Amino acid sequence: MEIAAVYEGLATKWLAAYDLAGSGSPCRIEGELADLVVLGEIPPEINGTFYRVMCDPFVPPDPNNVPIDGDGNVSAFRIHNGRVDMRLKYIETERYKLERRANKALFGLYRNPFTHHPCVRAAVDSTANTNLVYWANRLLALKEVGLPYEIDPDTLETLSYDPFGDQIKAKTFTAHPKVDPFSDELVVFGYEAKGLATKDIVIYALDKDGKKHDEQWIQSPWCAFIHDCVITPNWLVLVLWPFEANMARLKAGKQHWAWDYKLPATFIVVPRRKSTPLPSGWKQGESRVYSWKNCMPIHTAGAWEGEDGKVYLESSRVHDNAFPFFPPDDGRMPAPDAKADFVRWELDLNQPTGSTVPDPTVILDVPSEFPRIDERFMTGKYRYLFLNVFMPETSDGKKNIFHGLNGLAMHDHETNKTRYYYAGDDSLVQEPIFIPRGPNAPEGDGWVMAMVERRAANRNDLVLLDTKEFEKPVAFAQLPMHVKAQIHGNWVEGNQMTSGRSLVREIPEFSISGKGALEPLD
Ligand code: V55
Ligand code: FE
Repeated sequence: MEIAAVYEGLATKWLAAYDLAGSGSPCRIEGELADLVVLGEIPPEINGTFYRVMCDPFVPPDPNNVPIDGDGNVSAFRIHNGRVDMRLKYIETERYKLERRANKALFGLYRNPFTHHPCVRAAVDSTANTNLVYWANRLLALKEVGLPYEIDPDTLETLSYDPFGDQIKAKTFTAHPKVDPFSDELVVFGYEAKGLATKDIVIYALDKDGKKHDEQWIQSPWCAFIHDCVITPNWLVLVLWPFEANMARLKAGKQHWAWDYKLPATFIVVPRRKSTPLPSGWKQGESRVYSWKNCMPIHTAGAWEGEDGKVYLESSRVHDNAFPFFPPDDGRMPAPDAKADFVRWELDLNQPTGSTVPDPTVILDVPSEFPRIDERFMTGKYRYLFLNVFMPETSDGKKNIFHGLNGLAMHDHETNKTRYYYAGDDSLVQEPIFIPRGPNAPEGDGWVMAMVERRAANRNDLVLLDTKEFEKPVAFAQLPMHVKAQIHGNWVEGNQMTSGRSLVREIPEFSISGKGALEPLD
C-alpha cells in the first residue's frame, strides 16, 4: 500500500487509514438513516430488505492477518413505497465483544487459535462476516469457520449463537447454504466439522421450522477449503479449492491455508437423501469425487440434472490462486495477469470416483465473480445469470479480478446474449441481488440491485436496474458516505418477515403545542 505523502511520518495502528481512495479504509459506523436520497424512482412494487455484510475490523487487526477476517458489519436497506431506509450495525460476536472491551486485537491469524491470546481460546472464533441468509424466520449471519449467529431483522441486534442448537453435533456451518424452493429446505454443509484441520464434512437440511433431517457425514479427500456448493433436486455438489490445512502449520503459528499447485479443483457429489435414485454402480451412502486441474472455482451460480445422467454446474473460475494472502508453503505468488472467467462444468455420475472432469465450457470469457440467478428456480436449469464483471472494453486485455469489478452482466443462456451495466469511471460494483417483479413473475423478470462504490467521491450508491432495460438504471439511492465492500448479501421479501416494525426510528404522533403561533399582524 502506498503511504500518501500527506500522512507521512504519522504512525497509526490502522494501516488501511493511509488509503486515501477509501476503498479499504475502516468503516466502523453503526446507525440509521431514514429515507435515503433517491435519484429516479424506486418502483412501488418493491417491498423488502436488502441485507449485506461487510468485513470491517473494529479494532486494528494483527498486521499479519488476512483481509477476510474482520468483524461482520451488517447494512440493511429496507425498501417500501419507493422509500429506502438504512441501518448499519455490527454483529456482536463473542470475538467482537471481547476485542472491543480490550480495545485491541486478541485474535491473531484467521482460524488459527495458536496465534490468539490465551484468554480467548475458549471463545467462538467467528466474525460472522460472510453472508446473511433468512431461514426458518431467522436472519442468520454466517461464517464457515463456525455456526450461525442469529440477528434481529429490524434492529440488527445479535440474538444468539447456534440458533438451531443441539440437533447437530458439528462445529461449522457453510456461509453458502442453499434454499431449495421446491422442497422448502435449507441445504447445509460444514467442513472441518469435527474441529480444526479435520476432514469431516457434515451435510443436512433444515426444514422451514428449522428442524434437521437427512444428516450425513462424509470424509474430504484432503482438508480442503470448501466455500460454496450447488444443489439439484437429488444431489449436493461441494466445490473444493486447492488449499490445504494441517495441524503442523497451525501449531507453527502460520496461516490456516496454503495453496497447493499440485492439488486440483475438486467436486464431491453427494446424494441429498437416502431416497435419491442412484445411477447404476452407486452404493447406498456413497459419494464420488471428481477433479479437474489446479484452479479456483470461486462461487457457483446454480446447477441442474441433465437427461444424460450428468450434473451441470456453473461457477466463476480463476486460473490461479485468487487468495494470495494464503500462498503455498514455498511463498510463490499468483501470476499478476491470472485469467478469470465464468464456466460450466459437466459431471458424469457414471464415471468412477477419482475421475477427471472434462475442460469446462466457457460461458463468459470476462473476469467475473459473484454469479447469482433468480433463486426461485434454484435446483433446475435456469435461463438468466446475473454477475459482477470487469467490463470488457475497460480491461485493455490485462486487467483481471484483482483490479476490481466495475460492471454487472445479465446473461441469457437461451439466446447466448449478454447485457452489461457499466458503473462508471472510478466506480466498483459489488455482488448483485435479484428481486422478482412479483411472486408469479417469469424467470428473470424484475430488478437487480447492487452496491456501487464511487471511489473518487469516497461515497456509495445503491443501483437499481430493471432486467427489461439492463444497461440504464431506473434509480440510485445515495449513501452519504463510503461503506466497505460487502462479502455477500441477499434480498428478503417483505411478506416473508412478519414483525411489521420499521428499520428506522419513526416519529410518533404528537399534539402541536400551539406555542409557535404568531398573533395576526393587523
Ligand atoms: C471467503 C470469504 C470468507 C471466508 C472464507 O470469499 C471464504 C470467500 C469473508 O470470509 O472466511
Ligand atoms: Fe462466498
